[in-house]
Amino acid sequence: MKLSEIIDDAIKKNKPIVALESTVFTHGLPYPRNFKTALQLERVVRKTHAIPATIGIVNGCIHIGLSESEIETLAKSEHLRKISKRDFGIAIGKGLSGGTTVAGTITVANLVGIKVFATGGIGGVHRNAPFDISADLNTLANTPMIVVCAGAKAILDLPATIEYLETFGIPILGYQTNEFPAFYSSKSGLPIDIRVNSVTEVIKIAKAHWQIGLNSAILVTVPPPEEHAMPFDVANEAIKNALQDAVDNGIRGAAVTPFLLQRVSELTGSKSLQANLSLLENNARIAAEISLELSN
Ligand code: PSU
Ligand code: MN
Repeated sequence: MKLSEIIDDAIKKNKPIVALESTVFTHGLPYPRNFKTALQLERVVRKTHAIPATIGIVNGCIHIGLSESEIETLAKSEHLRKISKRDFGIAIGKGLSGGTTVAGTITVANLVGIKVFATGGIGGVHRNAPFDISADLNTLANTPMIVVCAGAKAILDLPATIEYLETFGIPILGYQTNEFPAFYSSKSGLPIDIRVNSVTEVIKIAKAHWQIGLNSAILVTVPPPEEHAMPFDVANEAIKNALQDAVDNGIRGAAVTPFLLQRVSELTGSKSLQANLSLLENNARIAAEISLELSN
């Protein structure tokens, strides 16, 4: 495991750090857009006076705080592994490179004491696919991390995902919203556990949760910025078609999420991609604000 100098120093001095995942750019977008997006998310965190720690694996070494050139190498590479919890030993043992998922990234962040993580949407229970349940969920169940997201990816079975979050004891906070966001859309008609209006409230809840000995993540769900959000029905229509295409093409396992996101983007004339990029930045900013207040 390799900590960058900046992150090593930041951890020692209790500076605000936001962990960022790498699957979003290794398996989400084509080069060079993915590279630009990864750098842009780091920029957003820095602008809020926090320190970004993008996490990924290069030639079997876990990097916490990938350098710009390491991010570029990953962003340019093809056939990288998508690294969830089961893949660490494999990637390290075989000297592979890959992007870490939500599960992979928060596992690593937690090892070095980082407390805040930003992503687009978490993984969850897949639609019409019994037993395809993302390792993100059970990892959130035993990783004490504030996870800022726009809910779960809308391609999933959102009601079932919310039930799973309850089963695993993961509180869902709605950040300035009364509804569980549906990734591309602000409205899902689904409940959250509590509305919060400020980062101070988030921190009070997280501290109380962990102080009594609970060990799970706190999900901070943030609606996508209004100017790029999609109407729920429009997004859902594209998702239904993408799901059928996945079945027709025999897509399974770890390939399902990247395939569906890509297909939805094609079917919506990139509107969903716009929403995705915009919410990623928004979540990074709020995560930075949380980490800033947490370190004070
Ligand atoms: N963003 C993408 N593609 C992805 C993911 C994000 O554009 O594949 C990843 C996230 O890192 C999330 C993961 O943790 O998908 C969930 O995938 P799975 O259902 O295979 O666990
Ligand atoms: Mn899966």
